[in-house]
Amino acid sequence: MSKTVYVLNGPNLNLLGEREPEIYGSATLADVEKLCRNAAKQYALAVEFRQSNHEGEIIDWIHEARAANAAGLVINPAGYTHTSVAILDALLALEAPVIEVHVSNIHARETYRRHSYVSQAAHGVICGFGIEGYALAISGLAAMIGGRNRKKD
Ligand code: CA2
Repeated sequence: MSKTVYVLNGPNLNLLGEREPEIYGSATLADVEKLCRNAAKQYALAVEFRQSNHEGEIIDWIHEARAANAAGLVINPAGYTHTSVAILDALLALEAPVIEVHVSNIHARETYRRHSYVSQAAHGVICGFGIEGYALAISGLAAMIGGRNRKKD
């Protein structure tokens, strides 16, 4: 197994920090990437960090993670969470653990956000912790794949 974790971000997350700060906070996607790299470093994991506004591209990246034998995959599918059986199917074909992350608490929002197709393929789901949820996802993933031997600083 490789030591790489894929962190995939769905549509409109490139706008993080630019609009709706009351829901999503003021951090940008570049801040999220930094946070993920720092978290992964603690467990000697490498990160492939991506964002796309296109469902097919996200699916291709899930296939790429499978072919690369990735150690795990963290995904914030954004709006596709609530619509995409195709992303669910791609994730179900992945052997590595999948963690679903949402910046906001999707259960405290509109009814249509309360159902996630992706959760059916997820080993863990984190929501409502702001961007810190990504770091929590990487720590949880590291524990799942036996990364208990956390690197000393
Ligand atoms: O809370 C999350 O992380 C979401 O996945 C974000 C999605 C939303 O559709 C999900 O229900 C929950 C929205 C991503 C769009 O992000 C923006 C951020 C700032 C400004 C505009 C959009």
